[in-house]
Amino acid sequence: MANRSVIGVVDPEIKSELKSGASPEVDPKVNNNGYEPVHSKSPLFYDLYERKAELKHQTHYCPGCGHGVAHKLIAEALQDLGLQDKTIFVSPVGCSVFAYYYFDVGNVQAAHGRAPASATGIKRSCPDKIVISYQGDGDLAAIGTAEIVHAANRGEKITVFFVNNAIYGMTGGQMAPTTLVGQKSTTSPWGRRPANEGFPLHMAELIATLEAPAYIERVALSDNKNIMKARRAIRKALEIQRDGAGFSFVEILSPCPTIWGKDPVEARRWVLDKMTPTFPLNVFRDRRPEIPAGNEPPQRTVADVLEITPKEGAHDASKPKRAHRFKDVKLKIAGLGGQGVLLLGQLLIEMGMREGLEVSWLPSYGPEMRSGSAHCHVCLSKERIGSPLISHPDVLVAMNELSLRKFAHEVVSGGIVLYNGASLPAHFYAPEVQVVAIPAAEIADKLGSTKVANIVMLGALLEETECLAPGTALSVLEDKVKKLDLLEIDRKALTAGRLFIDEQAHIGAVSQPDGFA
Ligand SMILES: Cc1ncc(C[n+]2csc(CCOP(=O)(O)OP(=O)(O)O)c2C)c(N)n1
Ligand code: SF4
Repeated sequence: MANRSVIGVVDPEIKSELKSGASPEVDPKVNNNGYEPVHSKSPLFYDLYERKAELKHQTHYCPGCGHGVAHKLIAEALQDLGLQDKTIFVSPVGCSVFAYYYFDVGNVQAAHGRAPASATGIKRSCPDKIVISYQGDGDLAAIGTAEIVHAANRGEKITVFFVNNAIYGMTGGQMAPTTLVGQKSTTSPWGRRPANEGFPLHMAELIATLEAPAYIERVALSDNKNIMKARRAIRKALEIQRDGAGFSFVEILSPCPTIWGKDPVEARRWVLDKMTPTFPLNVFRDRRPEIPAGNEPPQRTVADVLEITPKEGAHDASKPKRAHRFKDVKLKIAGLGGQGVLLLGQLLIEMGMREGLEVSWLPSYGPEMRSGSAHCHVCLSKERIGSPLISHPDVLVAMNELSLRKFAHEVVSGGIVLYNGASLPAHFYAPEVQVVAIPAAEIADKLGSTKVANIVMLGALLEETECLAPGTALSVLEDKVKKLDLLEIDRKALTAGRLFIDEQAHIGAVSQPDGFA
């Protein structure tokens, strides 16, 4: 629980008055001990740091750890620049992850090494926010090497604080890409040898080879003078982001006394004596990048960008002819490779685009493309889509029993499951949803091609949900299916699926002896 540090003594007169019990005109800045705190815990930190009872008198960080000092400097800069309410901190994996227990700002936890990618998404969707990626050396320079290089190369307008302590701290001292030559770690017990483990990675220098970054500096938390330089660098990096000038990166050489097996004072000295010769302190970049203007991402509909012109008679994307009754419809289509599962999703999004909707399609399949299990997520929406990932679909199209059993429980209560089968399998219960069994494979066989079972399901889906118009489906099929004989079967399959729903399907919630739920 970071205590308020108290520096600076009040006027002796006030002090003696306090001692004598007189009630002087007490300056509100003076505390009960008679001291005027001139340097105290930043209001940017939470008042209370939540910890387990037995640990409540200490922070997550070991005594002498550089993370605490780095936190303090960042908090101070954010506060002085008035950025607290605009800041979003992205903490990935490592001791850096604990940042969200301390900073009273927006906090997002990213997967190991992926903070620059998460920060990119956040900054691009909220350009007026201050987005900070706070990463250790294992995180940034090992598992996350690709993310940081590409974020820097794209000149994302984020700030990266890279806490380099030359080791994996959280996991007990494995070698990091920044471990020094000769430095022992649990995975380099004889000391790092360039012949075996390669040389330390110099991330600041590496990033300085790129054109886009605006500011790159390496600092050290080794002694007061260098800590003051670190303070300035941190502030400058944040100012650069505040001013929209570009990507800023501060590498902070930082003590990890616990894993290095040193006391806090020795550890600080080690930063100066041992780390700085390998990682020289320097400003590697301080200029606005020259990025050609006018390349802003287009704010147009997907159909517009892909130049999909509606066919005669189909719905015009710019002037939707039918008013969709939904805000969005989320579908999951699942089955085996070869059943046209992914294709069915693609047909739906093409139809959605032609009807002027926002769409997304996210395929997922195993290593075997043919005969392995496959599914796709489809979203049709009147508004821009936040994520293509669908955890709880409104509609599941299950092309086989495995998919039915695997995904039916994900469907929202009151949602619809369309199952490719003459009847529901034994012991299948889905009381919260409407389940319809459609013998799509049999219908397709009778029409002359098992392949069109997915189109039978499409017909059933359109009839059951009315999410898109059958006319749009026809126009998409006419464009996509080049073989005329197959197109004819597809037409019939679409109609057969619709007719089945109209004339034969029974809908319920629990499987019955007649096979329908
Ligand atoms: C995908 C994944 N791989 C590995 C780990 C194990 N892991 C946790 S922290 C860490 C390294 C942290 O080191 P560093 O980034 O240097 O941060 P420090 O703890 O030193 O601040 C690793 C490998 C994990 N949590 N997730
Ligand atoms: S293990 Fe190292 S990096 Fe982690 S909190 Fe302790 S001193 Fe800090």
